[in-house]
Order: sequence, then C-alpha cells, then structure tokens
Amino acid sequence: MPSKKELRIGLIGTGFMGRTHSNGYRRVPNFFPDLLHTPVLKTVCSRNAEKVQAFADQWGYESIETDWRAVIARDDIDAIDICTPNDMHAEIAIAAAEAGKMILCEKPLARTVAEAQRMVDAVEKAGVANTVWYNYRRIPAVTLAKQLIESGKLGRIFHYRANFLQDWTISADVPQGGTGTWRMDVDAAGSGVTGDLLAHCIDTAMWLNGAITDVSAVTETFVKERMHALTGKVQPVGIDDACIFHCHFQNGSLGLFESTRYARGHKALYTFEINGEHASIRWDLHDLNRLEYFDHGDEGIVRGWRSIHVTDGDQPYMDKWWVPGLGIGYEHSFVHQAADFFSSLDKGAPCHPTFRDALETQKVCEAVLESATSRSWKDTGVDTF
Ligand code: SOE
Repeated sequence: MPSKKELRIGLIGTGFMGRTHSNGYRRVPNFFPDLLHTPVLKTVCSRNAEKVQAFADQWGYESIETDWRAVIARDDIDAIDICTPNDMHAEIAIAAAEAGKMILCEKPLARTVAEAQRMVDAVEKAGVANTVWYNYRRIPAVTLAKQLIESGKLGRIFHYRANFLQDWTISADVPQGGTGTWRMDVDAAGSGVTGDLLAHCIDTAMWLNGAITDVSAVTETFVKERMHALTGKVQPVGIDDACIFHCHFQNGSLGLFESTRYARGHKALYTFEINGEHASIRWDLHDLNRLEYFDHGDEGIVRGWRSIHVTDGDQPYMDKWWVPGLGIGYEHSFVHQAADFFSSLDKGAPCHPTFRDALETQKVCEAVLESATSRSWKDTGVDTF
C-alpha cells in the first residue's frame, strides 16, 4: 500500500460553510480510504481568537490564526480553503496563489466577473490546483442525472427548469451586513439571490446541459431599506431579493430559472426538471436521494414517472456509504467534493468546477443582473462549458 500524501489545510472562515467543509475533510479518510492524498486540519482562521479556538477544538484543527495573511505565510500549509464572505474571496485567493498554495473556494467565486477573472489569472499563472464548492453536483442523484444525459437517454433536450426558493428575509427586521447577515449587504455579497442561489442552479444547469448563451431577467428588492449591522443606520438595500430569468442554451434548449428569499414556507427548495425528446428527469433537494425519471420508451401500459432511490452501490458515490436502500444527506455532497479534490490530486487532473468553470457561471450571473437593470436581453459571453 503506497504511503499517504498529507494535504495540510488552512481554513479561513468559521461560519456555516466552514463547518460543512470541515465535516467534509473529516469524513474523507473514513469513507474514501483508497485516496492517496489525505487531509490534515492544520489551522483555522477567524478574527475572534476565542471563537476560532472553540471552532478548532470542535472540528479538530491543530492550531488557530486570527489574520488570514498569517495562514498564507505558513510553510506548513498546502491548501487554503476560503469560507469568508464573498468580498474577501479575490484578495485571499490571489495572495494564496502568489504564495503557491492550492485553493478551494466557497461559491460564488467572486462578486463580479472582473474579480473572478483576476482570480482565474492568478491561479493559472501560479499553476496551483483550484476548485469551487458548487456542492450540489456531488449529490448522487444529481450526478446520476449527468450520467443519464451523457448516455443519450434523454435525446435532444428542449427544456431546463430550476427553482431555488427560501423565505428567511421576509421580515423587514432582518438587518444587512455583519455576522450571519452579510448575504444581505451588496458590498459583502456582490448580489442577492442571483449570486447566492441562482449561481448554484446555473452551475448545475451548465454542467448538465451546456453553456447558457443569452438571458432575459427581472429582479425585485421587496424591502428597500434595512438597518446595517455594522453602521447601525437604516440604509438602502442593494441586493436582489428575487430574480426570474429565461435563457437560451447553446444546444438550442430553453431555460427558466426562479429564485427568491420571499417564498413563505420554503426554507431551501432547490428543484430542477429537464425535458428531452425521449425522457425527462427531475430532482428535488427535499428528497435528495431520489431522481424522478420518465422514459417514453417504456411499454405503454406501465409508462409513467419512476422514482429512482439513488442508494445502490452501482450509483454515483454510493459504494462508499452504507448498504442499498439507506440514503445520505446534504453534508455528504461536501464530503464528495473534498474526496474528488483529493482524487484529482492523485490523478494530476483538474477538479471541476475549477475557478475557470466558476468564472463562466459568474458571467451568466452578471448578464442576468445587467439584463434586469437594462430590461433587455444580454449575451453571457459563455460559449463552452
Ligand atoms: C443561503 O441561505 C445558503 O446558505 C447559500 O449560501 C448556500 O450556498 C445554499 O446551498 C443554501 O442557502
């Protein structure tokens, strides 16, 4: 058995995503024992020393830092994992690339295409491994959808439809900015639901169905002013609370996307449906182990939607987990992403989505926002994915 290669990780940011990534790293050696690379949780960084120490104790990091620059300067760190608010992604990633570190960056890659482009230039110039945590690709049922499409079972694709619905910002008392609510602050986040939620839908859509070439969008900001947690003042809200767009894919199919944080009753409902000439598929995050599949080739009397419980060892990732019939959850998508990153290092191959892939998603997000502002169709500039 060849000896393991340690990948010493420096995690920057200890919020929700810091926890999902840490859990991902911790599970990989248990469930993906054949990988040559193995994570070592070397250090974790956040501004508050007491809080970051508690995080390090809880998740098993060997040390703490309170300045991200110190993490990048350390010789005993191989990979930087960026889990900060979006406004820090570019600065940290570019500094990490210049220091020769590998980078795993939480989505969206950046606030703007210009920032994302600088990040791509930096990692490609430095030649460092890089990936972006668009985790939903790694849910086995979603990966199975990719396999079905690639096998040609759907035939020509006509329609791609996706929703990502939440309801946590309906109250006008939710502040903008600060810990926990930075997603509401346009300076920290770059945009609202477009960059936060539709970016997931766009990444999955282009992975499954190819490039989105042009878009027409509407956005709305329902609550126009909110208290800013950092200044204590009521300030205009700069993010999009809801966004609906339709689009063309390069393969000739039509897309329809909706996201909002004002869909009362929906906490995190991500769904998509794809209609092809021979078959259709649909998926729902609330029932994430299932892929719904309709095959027009089935014999007429039994033709109908079948519900595939994606828990069999022949199905993507499932040979790593329990026994057929026993499902897995949201957190496993991050375990899979971490494992795929280590596997790509074992093979010397890129781990998709790379920064360059995520730049293309960023281009679509930016075209969506520009289309909504200008009330006109916009080309995305994406021609391959
Ligand atoms: C927002 O509420 C959020 O946490 C996103 O930031 C995540 O990317 C998404 O997966 C769930 O919702």
